[in-house]
Amino acid sequence: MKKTWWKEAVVYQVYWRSFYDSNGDGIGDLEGLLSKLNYIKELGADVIWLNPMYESPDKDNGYDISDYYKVMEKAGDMQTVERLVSEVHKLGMKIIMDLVVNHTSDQHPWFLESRSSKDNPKRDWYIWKDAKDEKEPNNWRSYFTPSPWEWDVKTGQYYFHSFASEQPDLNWENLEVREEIYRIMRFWLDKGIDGFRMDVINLLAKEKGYKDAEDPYDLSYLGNNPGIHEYLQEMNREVLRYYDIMTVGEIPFVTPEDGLLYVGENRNELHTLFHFQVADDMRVWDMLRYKEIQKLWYEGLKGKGWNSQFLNNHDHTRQVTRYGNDGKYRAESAKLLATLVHTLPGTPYIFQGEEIGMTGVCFEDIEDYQDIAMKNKYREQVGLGEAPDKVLRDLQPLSRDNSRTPVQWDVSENAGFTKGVPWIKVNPNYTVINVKEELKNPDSVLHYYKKLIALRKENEVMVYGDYDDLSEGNLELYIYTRTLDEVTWLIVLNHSENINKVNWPEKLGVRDKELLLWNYSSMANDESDSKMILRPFESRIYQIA
Ligand code: ISL
Ligand code: CA
Repeated sequence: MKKTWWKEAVVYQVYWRSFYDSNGDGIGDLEGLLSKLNYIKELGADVIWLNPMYESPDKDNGYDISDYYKVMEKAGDMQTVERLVSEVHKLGMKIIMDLVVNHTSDQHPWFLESRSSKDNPKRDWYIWKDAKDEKEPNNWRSYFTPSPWEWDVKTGQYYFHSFASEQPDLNWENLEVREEIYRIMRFWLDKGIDGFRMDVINLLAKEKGYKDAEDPYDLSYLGNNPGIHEYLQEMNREVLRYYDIMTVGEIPFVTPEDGLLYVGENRNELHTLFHFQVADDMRVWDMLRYKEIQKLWYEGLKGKGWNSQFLNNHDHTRQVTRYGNDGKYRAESAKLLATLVHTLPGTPYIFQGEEIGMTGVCFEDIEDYQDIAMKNKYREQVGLGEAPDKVLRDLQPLSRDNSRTPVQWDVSENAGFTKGVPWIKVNPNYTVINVKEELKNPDSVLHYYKKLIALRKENEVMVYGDYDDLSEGNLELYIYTRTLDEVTWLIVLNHSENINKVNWPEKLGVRDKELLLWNYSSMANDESDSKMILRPFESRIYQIA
């Protein structure tokens, strides 16, 4: 497999509004990020992925853009972005930005024009349809609302939105739209950024018949429609191929087979992708399903395309809460999950705060939640007559705000995130879980991440090694090898609260072994050369010779 920097990289996601507030308005900002760049550098990350910071009414935290050429005031200004790019580069890191081009804000001048009259030249920049029998054109749902169709009184038609009604979808069939998007992309790439994380990029092409869905709740009709690969190949031809960049597509509803069509090295589309098989299929940890997903993607992409590894981001509940144990074994399980993400095939992503084992939140009051997806859903369910308390309880575990609370820097007020009133409440456990504390403690989750990331820098086997699962069918243990030329690594994980005794894998024979990284500090008494005694959430990386 061809070697490239973005395969070897570790990406650190900065959700800037919750990262660090430099001016006391309660909202994180780019100046705040600038002041913490050394922290990210010292962690060992190579690439920063910055969530959208373009001009926006901010209904969906920046994913509703009203001017692609401007910077949101809350985040900073154009000079700050330029300084950020240059400082990141000075530190030997790279920075990729969010590209949100499936939809714009309903306040974008293009949309304001489009909705102004049926014969406006921009009418066709969005998707407009007549009513069908005085109702919505079909029975679909959107991600955030009961219907993706919003009635426009003035012009008497519906417009289409895959997300909130404030986020109308662009009409990618229109060549002018595509050309304008390519101009925007060049504008940012020419500022020196190192690539894009492309928001729901497989949604650009629509199912043109807009036929009723059998199951409106299975939103997969929104993505992977005919024409999508032509758009991405055109985007590559027009823009991407002229730059040494990294492109990662956010691509829901794909199996490895479909995924390869986006990231196959012979396809001239994207470099890598976020698929959502883990996040969508596993509400909680499911060992067998997880292993199956890893195997299918490894075999499906092997030698042909590149995967990404992540267990959380700004849309998904923090991994230690959702997939680990955020109580008694918080530190152990945070380290175990980190080991997984960084030793499985694909580029690993860290979502800010994950590196100190931050946990999800559980606010008592719906008013403390800020997320439009959750608020809309709450309103819908309560409107249907469900008990507000129950609705809140049902929505809490997967609320996107679980991962959006401010980064916990120290024990001072508001976790040291802001001198003002934070835009979203700080997780009260900051008095225990915070960066300052983690830096002091040599056994902390943070120090474990540093070691794990450093290993990747020195060992290509972690990046390019073949993968072999030695633990298929086991519900608690995940044991696999990565092998590159003469080097074999064995990764041993006990994803459970039980003690598991396991024989040294027969397949590997008796060999010299070196324990490279470990989340415990001494062996159990009955551990021997031929038998491993694995304690709750124990995780080991061996090099064997
Ligand atoms: O689980 C998912 C996919 O099956 C979703 O989280 C999906 O990734 C998501 O809803 C799409 O997210 C992206 O686009 C949204 C924005 O609200 C999210 O923050 C962004 O990550 C609309 O732009
Ligand atoms: Ca601020």
